[in-house]
Amino acid sequence: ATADIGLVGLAVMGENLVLNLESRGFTVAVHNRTVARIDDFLAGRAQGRRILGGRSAEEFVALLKKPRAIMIMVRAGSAVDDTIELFTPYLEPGDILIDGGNSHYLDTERRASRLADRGLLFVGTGVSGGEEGALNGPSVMPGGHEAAWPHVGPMLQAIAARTPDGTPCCDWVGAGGAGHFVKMVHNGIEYADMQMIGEAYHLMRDVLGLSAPEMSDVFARWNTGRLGSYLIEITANILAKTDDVTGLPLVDLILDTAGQKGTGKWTSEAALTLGVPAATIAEAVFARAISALKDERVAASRVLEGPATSFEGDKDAFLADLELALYASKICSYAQGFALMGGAAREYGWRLDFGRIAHLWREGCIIRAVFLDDIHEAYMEEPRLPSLLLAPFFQRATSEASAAWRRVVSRAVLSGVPVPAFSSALSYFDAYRSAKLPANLLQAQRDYFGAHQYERTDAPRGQFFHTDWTGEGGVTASSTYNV
Ligand code: NBP
Repeated sequence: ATADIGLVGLAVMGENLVLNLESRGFTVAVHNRTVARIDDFLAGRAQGRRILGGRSAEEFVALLKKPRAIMIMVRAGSAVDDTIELFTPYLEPGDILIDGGNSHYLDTERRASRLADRGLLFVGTGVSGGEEGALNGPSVMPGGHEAAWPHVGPMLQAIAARTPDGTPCCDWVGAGGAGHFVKMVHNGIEYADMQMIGEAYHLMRDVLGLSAPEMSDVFARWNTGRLGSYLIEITANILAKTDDVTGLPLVDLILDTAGQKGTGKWTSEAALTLGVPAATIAEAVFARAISALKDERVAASRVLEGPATSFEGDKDAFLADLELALYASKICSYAQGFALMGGAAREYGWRLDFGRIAHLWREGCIIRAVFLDDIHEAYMEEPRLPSLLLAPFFQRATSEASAAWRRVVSRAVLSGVPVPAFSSALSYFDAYRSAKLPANLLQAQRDYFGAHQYERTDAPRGQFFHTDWTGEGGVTASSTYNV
């Protein structure tokens, strides 16, 4: 046995991770369900490298040094269970299985505990950065059985991206499904980031009437400042690209219906399940869903009227406002994502280090951004921040952006341009900074129709009251549990 690690699943991510591992000095054994893919890989990109093919499960396992470490890069879902079942008969206690796909964190929890019964160490790791990241340095978010970390940590850290100060964007996240949870939240934040960039683009296009090349220049300028990030950079590039055939901006020829693979939905479901407000992330998922209703929208556009407005203000001033609105909205979606990880840590008993997580995302992944350094610093200063919004740096940032943010959302509303992420972020901010919300009325309504009881401002918390609102109700109250 000569291979340091094995990898199963030679699709785009798997192949690139193998090449990355090999380039860092590791010998890698590979396997794929469709065996022809192994031969193609060995004869192609893997040629002349320390990459060995195992055509059967038994042959593959025999190539691995002990303790064996097998990384699984197959489609999330039952394919992961099939792959685990295929290899476990050949493994021994202490061997390590690493699922590097986008698995649901609850599946990872289940697999980790089932494999622990057989003495196998299971690691569920998020791997972000797409094809290019996998090859040159992804962000890696491993969690599961910590006993696996001393063995797999050096390999995963060797292939990971690095922050500007040289720290690998890979560190142990926590037990069970913690790694996959953090990766899921990364993707939820990515949905929100992309939606917000889309809203800024929509406003520039339909309110200011800018052309694609003009917008490309704006995004390129923004990329040099506080919004500096991979997604802003590629947006500038995308808007500059022309179609080979028509010579028109390619973006104008792309149908406005967004696809999704489910990780944004999972993030929103987790937020609902854990009771953590993450509406901006959920709005980004719903925005993709409404974009998919193309035919309905086209029909509706002919009958549902919007406002007739034209922009007569100062375009540069509006663009300056827009940059701040995007920045402040982004702060809110990250605050929601980090709060969601906090909720999960409490629920599942994970000890998550948020400052470290911000740095795991600093490079190598789709949401990489200079702004993550500020989040990192905020949590290093105060690891127990209840919300990112309360960090002094972000208090100042939202305060400086507040007026511009409100002008942009107002302008969008008056112009009939949908800004679900900007406006939900602003509502989140306003709700979070409100000492008094209207939920007193809501509790009264619940007590009125369902005897759900309420707490009083002039009585200790936890003491519940019921009122016979109509004079016709009884004194029996419902129980006060919350779900
Ligand atoms: P895919 O998600 O397209 O999966 C293809 C691989 O899964 C092939 O190797 C295929 O084998 C294997 N497979 C399938 Br499908 N069903 C199987 C089964 N029942 N048993 C064994 N193998 C099975 O590949 P990918 O795009 O490289 O992504 C791999 C993982 O990484 C996914 O979980 C994905 O969500 C995640 N991810 C992807 C990206 C990205 O940018 N693409 C980024 C980050 C994470 P075959 O060749 O025999 O069909």
